Amino acid sequence: MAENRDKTTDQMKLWKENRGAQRPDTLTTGAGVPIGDKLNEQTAGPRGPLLVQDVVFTDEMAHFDRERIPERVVHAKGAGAFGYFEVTHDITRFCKAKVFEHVGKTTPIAIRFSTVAGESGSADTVRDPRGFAVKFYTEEGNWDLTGNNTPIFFIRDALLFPSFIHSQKRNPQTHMKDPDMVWDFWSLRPESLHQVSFLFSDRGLPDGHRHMNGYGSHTFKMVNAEGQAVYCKFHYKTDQGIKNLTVEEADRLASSNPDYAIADLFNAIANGNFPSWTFYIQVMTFEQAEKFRFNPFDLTKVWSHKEYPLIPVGKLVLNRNPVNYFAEVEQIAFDPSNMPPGIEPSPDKMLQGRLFSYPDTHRHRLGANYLQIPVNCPFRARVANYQRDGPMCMTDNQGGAPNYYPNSFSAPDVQSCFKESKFKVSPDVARYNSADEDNVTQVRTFFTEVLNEEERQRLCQNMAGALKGAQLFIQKRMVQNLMAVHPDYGNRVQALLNKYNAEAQKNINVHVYSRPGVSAVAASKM
Ligand code: HDE
Repeated sequence: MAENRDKTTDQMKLWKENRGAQRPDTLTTGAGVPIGDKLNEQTAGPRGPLLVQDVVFTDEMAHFDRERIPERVVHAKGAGAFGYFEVTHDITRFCKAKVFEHVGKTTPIAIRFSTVAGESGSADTVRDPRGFAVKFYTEEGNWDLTGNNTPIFFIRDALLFPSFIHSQKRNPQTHMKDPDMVWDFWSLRPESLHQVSFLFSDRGLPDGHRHMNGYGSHTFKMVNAEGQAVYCKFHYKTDQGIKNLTVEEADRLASSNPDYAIADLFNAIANGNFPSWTFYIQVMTFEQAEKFRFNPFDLTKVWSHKEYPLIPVGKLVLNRNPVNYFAEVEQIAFDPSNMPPGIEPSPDKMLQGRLFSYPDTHRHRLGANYLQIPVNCPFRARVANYQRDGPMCMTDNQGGAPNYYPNSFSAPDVQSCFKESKFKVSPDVARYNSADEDNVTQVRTFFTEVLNEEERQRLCQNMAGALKGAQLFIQKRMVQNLMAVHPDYGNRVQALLNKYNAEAQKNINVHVYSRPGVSAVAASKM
């Protein structure tokens, strides 16, 4: 056996070594009944049939038949790890949340990284945004900052999300990824231009999960002990440095090592090389938000770092691998609506839509009592409420405490200091169209100022290389959108498409002419 195997490959060997001289446990059924033979069914005679009384068999098989739970509808492929958040700078002037209580304070965390569109067995190195979800286990309940590796998103209205995701996943008939669907949606919704440009730049192929930044992405609200609120954004910058894969390297890994990012994270932590991220906030006052030149809650845009500088807060460190993947990573459930006192949602329509969607999907995927699963349980707070029963209740179900509110029996009661901050809203209720709220200014800055010439070239190549798979009218509409960002952007992508389309036409011609019995005249009519 090779001596230089990594920690993921050696997991079985290491597990055995960790047990030392301990004798193996006695094998049991799920009910703990010891088993005498686990290799042979109980049958009438050596050739069968099988007896119904073989409960060793039925216990094993019936559980196996139920092993799979629904995979996440998006972000199905992922890796997770555990560690802590440490406060390095005081921000109590903005936020009363316990997690920021004092410099030096540490809070246990879990992080799950993921790709978005692929299924749970898909390759890690595909071009896709990466999920970067952080769960802080605080004394005042769990805080889930369920973000991505980009500070922006494709859409700004949550009602579009299911259609957007359908367009990125599989064709309803062929069950294949479909470039027409992908580019049709994106080109019909130009608010996606910023995120699409980011995605087709070098940052669309991060080298594993350790070498990318994370962002809360939305605008949130922070409230201090005096009840004063500000708007804020969260950023977590990798201390390992940004590293991206080339297209060639990503393609090679997708076929030779599809679990590249899972292995990279697991091995780094197992080797004591703990990854970390520096945690920052940006802050905007309500007055600044009122006068801001665009909607500060628009998830397709960033806040300028010059105007709203990054304020350092702390460090996220990962120092423990999951003990069991299913228990601690597949079952972990992040929920943007988990916000402890001091952190509140902004009006961002996308964030508001997510507040409903996540706990809803968890109740479907994991069941109504998913918050009792150890990895989701707010173990540093004490849960006391009037929710009872439901499938798979795994606690004492709050014993004999009253199960209705209000009551006269000194059962859990509210404390007014935990009321959410007040804010004013007085506009008309309507379905407001946000499609045309300046979709190009920040993309232009990204194209002309953030990227250098080589990066611009690669962006156009990557984009044209994918867009060439869509029908011509969709290509045309997408290029028109790019023209509105910057003529250079549109022209470059169009020039590359012209080349690819001509090559494709040549291949069709060669293919058709070379078919026996097809004349050039007949082929031209095909
Ligand atoms: Fe998600 N998203 N999302 N998303 N998302 C899910 O929740 C959803 C959005 C993100 O490691 C689902 O548990 C809606 C933005 C991450 O377990 C689901 C909208 C951002 C993860 C869901 C968005 C994210 C998810 C699928 C538009 C970055 C993986 C399974 C309003 C700021 C978390 C699940 C993990 C997962 C819904 C948009 C990040 C269906 C409705 C924007 C990191 O509930």
